[in-house]
Amino acid sequence: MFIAQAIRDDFPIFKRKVNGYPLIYFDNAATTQKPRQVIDAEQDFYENHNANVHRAVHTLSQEATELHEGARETIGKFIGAKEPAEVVFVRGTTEAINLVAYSWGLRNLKAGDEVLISLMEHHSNIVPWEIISRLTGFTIKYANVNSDGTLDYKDFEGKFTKNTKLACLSQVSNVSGVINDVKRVAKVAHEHGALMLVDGAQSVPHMSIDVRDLDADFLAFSGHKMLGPTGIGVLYGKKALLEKMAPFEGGGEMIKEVSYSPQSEGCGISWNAPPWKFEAGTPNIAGGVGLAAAIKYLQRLGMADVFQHEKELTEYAVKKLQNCCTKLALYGTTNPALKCGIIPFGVEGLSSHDVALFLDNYGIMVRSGFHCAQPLHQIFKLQSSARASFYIYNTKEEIDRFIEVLKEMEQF
Ligand code: 7TS
Repeated sequence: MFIAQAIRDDFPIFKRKVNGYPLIYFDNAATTQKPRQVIDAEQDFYENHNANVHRAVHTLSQEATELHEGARETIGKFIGAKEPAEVVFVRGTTEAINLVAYSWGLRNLKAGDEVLISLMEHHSNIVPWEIISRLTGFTIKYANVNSDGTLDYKDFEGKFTKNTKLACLSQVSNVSGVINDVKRVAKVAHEHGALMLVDGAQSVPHMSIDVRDLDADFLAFSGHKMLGPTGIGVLYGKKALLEKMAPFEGGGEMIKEVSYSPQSEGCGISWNAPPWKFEAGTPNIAGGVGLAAAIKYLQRLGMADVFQHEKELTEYAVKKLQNCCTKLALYGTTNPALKCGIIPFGVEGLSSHDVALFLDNYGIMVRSGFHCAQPLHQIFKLQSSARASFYIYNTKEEIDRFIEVLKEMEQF
């Protein structure tokens, strides 16, 4: 098991103070900090190998292409993809889901079809489907979430019909940290002939994932939530599906051939093979290199230990929070067996932003608001919540300090 305190030296940002206090960063569900190894990998790319990929025969372009495609291979192995071609580089989870909505949904869904979505989804797994449904007329059915934030499996599974074409579910909620059994739901989806899209934004960074074991048709995740750079993320798709899908954006590199015909005064176009069919224009090459470095860092720690470390922190924090202040409320289930390292909470009489600002005065970063998941807040009967979310470098000592400051807040 790695020692959180020991790996903190890899993260330059922990040298700084915020408002005169050592930085305590509990906003990892929004984005994580970056280790020196990731920063160095990006810098090394720009200093030593920078060129565009797939375009030129010169040495630098060959090196850049090798690094870019090597990153794809590292990512594919990390999630258990059959081959690197199933890994499409995108900007992040949001773009990955939009890609599926526009490339697959817009062409394949029509009036009478149904898409099933849980009410705990981040807006990025709701809004693209609402946009496409307004264009093509398919129906969206929303599956209930229990008042403790756990998925109502009976409702979800009961809502499948012969018309269901797609089920959308996050593997971990970004608000409650609840872990969903996406493998179970994927099985039911497939029994009904529907596809399964898994939002892995909050799961891939924190646990061992095998897309073939889950039998996910699509998996979306973001590099910046797993030590990697911003602006790089992944859409995993089963190859047979990607092959049948239409392109997302048009431009360079996503075509095999564009030929102008003077007779018809138009261009005939044939598409490149996946994944390049979905990667129009110059990709975020340095971002991919940085994400591969992040994955290697996580693999060195071991994903089972990453999960265990966060579990221990969550159990520790929940126990302390339950007994620290009379005015503090924890939202959603606190059962550590059901969740990851995300704890939503509130303080009676204070808005979530007031809570976050008070903590910020002491160098403690938590998020406040509705975390792009308003339907789930409606279920919790809340306008907003404060949220502490942990990662590999967080320690029990930081949680102790967090509790101390919360106690001061209550006094105040
Ligand atoms: N899906 C989930 C479950 C998420 O938590 C997020 C981001 C996204 C999708 C979108 O990811 P992006 O990288 O494309 O922005 N969640 C959060 C959050 O909880 N606080 O800030 C961003």
